[in-house]
Amino acid sequence: MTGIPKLCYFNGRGKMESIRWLLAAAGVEFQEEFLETREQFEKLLQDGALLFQQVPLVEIDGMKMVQTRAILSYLAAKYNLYGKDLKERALIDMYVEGTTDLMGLILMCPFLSSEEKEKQHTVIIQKATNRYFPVYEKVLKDHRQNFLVGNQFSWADVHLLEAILMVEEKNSSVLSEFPQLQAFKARISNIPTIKKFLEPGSQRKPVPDDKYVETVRRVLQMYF
Ligand SMILES: N[C@@H](CCC(=O)N[C@@H](CS)C(=O)NCC(=O)O)C(=O)O
Repeated sequence: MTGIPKLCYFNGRGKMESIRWLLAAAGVEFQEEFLETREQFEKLLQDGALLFQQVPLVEIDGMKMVQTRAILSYLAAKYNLYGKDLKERALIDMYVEGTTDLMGLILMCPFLSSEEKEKQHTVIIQKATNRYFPVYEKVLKDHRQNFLVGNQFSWADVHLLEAILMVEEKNSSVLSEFPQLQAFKARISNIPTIKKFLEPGSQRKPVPDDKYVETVRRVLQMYF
């Protein structure tokens, strides 16, 4: 193992994308192995690399880490993106769980039929504008800081920006009623590490396409 974290997942967003975002935000270089075949996945299983027979897998600091949430909290703590005390950490956890729930609604989309996709699209916009975005809008308005928690850039900011951009891909005017979030988006997108990640050619992955869906289904033998 080198000192550089190694990410093992499909060549697409899925559950790994927030991990890529967090590493990029922290300015940490990482390498990636993309799962293209069933044989690659079976080799990982045989080697005992996947504790619960699932990816994402991240090799870091001599560990083979699985479980997205565990990986993200480890990275947030390691790279000082997890608040300055327990209470800030609790807030970050709450905000991140909210954005995780919102992103969860989007993550499943590529695997749905076109009819189901249309229904899901309505649910996403409705939940984003009525449940999730008003919370972050109010937080930013009330405490009048540049960041969601304290006055320091954290994992919660990275995760919220990722979620905003994902929802905007579904409806580009979704932030029209949220001035605080518009300003937040502009501010956070301008942080040099994030700016770099948002530029073409970075390790950020595009909107999932049919090829990605086909690869995931084949590698995981999803025959439904
Ligand atoms: N709780 C796990 C779930 C991971 C997960 O569902 N991974 C999928 C790919 S995105 C997988 O490996 N599925 C294979 C299986 O469950 O057999 C996490 O958050 O990391």
